[in-house]
Amino acid sequence: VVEARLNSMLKGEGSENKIEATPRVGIIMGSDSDLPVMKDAAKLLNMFGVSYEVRVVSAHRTPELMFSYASSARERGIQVIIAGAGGAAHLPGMVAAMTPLPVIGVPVRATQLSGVDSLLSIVQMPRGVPVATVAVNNATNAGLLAVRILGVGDSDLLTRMSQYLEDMKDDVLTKAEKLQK
Ligand code: RP5
Repeated sequence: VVEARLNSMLKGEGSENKIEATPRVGIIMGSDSDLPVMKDAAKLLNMFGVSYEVRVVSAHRTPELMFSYASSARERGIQVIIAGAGGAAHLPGMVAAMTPLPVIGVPVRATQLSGVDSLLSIVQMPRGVPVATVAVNNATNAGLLAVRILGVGDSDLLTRMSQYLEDMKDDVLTKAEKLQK
């Protein structure tokens, strides 16, 4: 259901969906209400042609599912996990505790505390269990970081990342030039 909703959101943004049978990235989130934020990670991975899966897995509401997802991810071929959650956002840290895979945490702005609660819950991990935490609601950066991690063993992907940086620079310079005219 969540993948169907994601598909319709991405279609609206003109992005092609690359969900495949053997995903390299697992995008998980605590609730389907996180999808409007987390879809940006999927959009970015589509752009780079990286396969992924999308699942709702809640640390508090479906702890058994979280356990089975995290403990089986590596053997299923997942190489990086992007985990988004809001409020008391325990999902990324708990998943990182159960898998040797790199986990990228996305703090979602979901409560009256404007995402500060999620940010601190995700970033303040104890020594020994790291979560690479991106900015509040910045699932695009989570996607970019996943591509960079995968790129260490995939030079085509790193070349595409270099091109992405070049394109971004050109875009900024073109806009700056227009302002000067
Ligand atoms: C968290 O609680 C979820 O990740 C979500 O950001 C937040 C609110 O969830 P819902 O009440 O909208 O399902 O666990």
